[in-house]
Amino acid sequence: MYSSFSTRQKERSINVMEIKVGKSKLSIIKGDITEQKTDAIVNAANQQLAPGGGVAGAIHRAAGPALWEECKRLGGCKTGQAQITKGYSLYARFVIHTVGPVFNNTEKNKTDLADSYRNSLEIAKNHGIKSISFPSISTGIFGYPVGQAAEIAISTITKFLKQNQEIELVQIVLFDDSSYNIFALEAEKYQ
Ligand code: AR6
Repeated sequence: MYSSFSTRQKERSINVMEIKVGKSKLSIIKGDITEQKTDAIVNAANQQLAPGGGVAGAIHRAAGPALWEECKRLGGCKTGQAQITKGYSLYARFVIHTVGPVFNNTEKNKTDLADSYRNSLEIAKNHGIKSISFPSISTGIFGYPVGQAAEIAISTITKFLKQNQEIELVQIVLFDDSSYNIFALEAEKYQ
């Protein structure tokens, strides 16, 4: 018989953790954002919406050059805001581009990061998107500590899903074991 602790360990070892939020599901998974088959994937973008490193570089490479052509016409994106494009060669039909904050340990960092998640979900809802995958916004090149970012990401997503039933599945896709474990532990608080 498994104790609840070893059950949770077991869930983490297969790198998927799910929680129900109202009628919707929030999944924490380990993987590559570019390979997700949700209706939309979210890009951790820069203000120019240009192909950069990290998630942005990977998404632009996988989507092909037409994505950058469309992004150029959007006129950029402010921190905490979001813009939507087509997904081109990706499995996902849409890319939602959001610019997270560069970490400098201010209160504004927290509201900006929450805004990135909320505004991405708002755009998704307005486009009839039923499933969406997020990377861990701001915790790479922008330097946000993963534990603090996980708290904000999961509290913002669960609050949104409680108030909006339209989106059926939200995934947070973590690239490395350490980020996955931190997000999974944070999500356990909501079980
Ligand atoms: N799938 C999932 N997660 C990934 C992937 C991937 N393919 N690649 C990296 N990550 P970052 P930021 C993880 O730096 O901090 C860009 O140059 C990564 O390990 O992509 O918001 C933009 O143009 C980290 O945990 O985003 C901006 O200038 C997390 O995704 C700037 O970086 C976010 O890392 C944005 O920086």
